[in-house]
Amino acid sequence: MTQNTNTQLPTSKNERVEEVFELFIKHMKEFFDEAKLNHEEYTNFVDWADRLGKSGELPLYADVFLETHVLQAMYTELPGTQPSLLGPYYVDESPYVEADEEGIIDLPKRENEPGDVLYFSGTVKNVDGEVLANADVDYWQNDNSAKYSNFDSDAPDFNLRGRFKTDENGKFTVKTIQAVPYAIPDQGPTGEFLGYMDQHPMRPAHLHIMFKAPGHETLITQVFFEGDEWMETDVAEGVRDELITTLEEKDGYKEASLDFVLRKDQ
Ligand code: MBD
Ligand code: FE
Repeated sequence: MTQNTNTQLPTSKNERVEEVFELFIKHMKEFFDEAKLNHEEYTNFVDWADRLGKSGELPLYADVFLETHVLQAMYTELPGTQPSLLGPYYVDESPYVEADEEGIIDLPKRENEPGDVLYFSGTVKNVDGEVLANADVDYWQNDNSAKYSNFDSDAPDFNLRGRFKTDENGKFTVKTIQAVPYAIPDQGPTGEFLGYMDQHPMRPAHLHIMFKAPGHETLITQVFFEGDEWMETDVAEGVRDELITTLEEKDGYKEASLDFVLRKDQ
């Protein structure tokens, strides 16, 4: 989410805003009607939404309950890898990491970073099957205690985050630790809402990846692991079948991979 820091009012007419707002009101009217919303319920909602905003959880709430629907409407019918949620824990400007002599990208981690070592690799192509060498990859994930650096973790900023490039074959391999299922914060207004819905706060373990290549649409997606107990009931509904990979047990580490297909710019 970007913050609007423009305080110069008044703004000029924006036809897209007008068009979208008219549709919003039209559908809200239908929604009030169908839900038979009474005035007290409306007032309760405004109060809750006010607390949501003040708690700083609005991006969390929106990304958990709304973002998936924006993506599904836009992409389900198109070729190329399905996008998934950006989520509230992306940060710009994570450090660039160079591959070592063996082509391994060792993600920033603490000394003795807890968790199972994971080598995750991917190949990046486009919808015409062309390999995308030197594509930008921006990667982030949670740690073994399910925390995201720069947000809810004590780890140094940018722990388990990094930017890097695909090699000449469109391939990359990161050395990281296995991500674990994530409980979204459930003590604030978002948790209050989960309680009303009798919904658990869990997301299956996932890796976040953003790909950028000239002439191609940016792909923001996630990777999930077969067998995760939260796969079918992800609170944020971010799972797509083609984003599920299999963890392979090796001697002292785990391995997984997935191929990614970018759409060309329109
Ligand atoms: C996450 O880790 C996440 O990826 C999303 C989409 C929402 C909440 C927490
Ligand atoms: Fe996440």
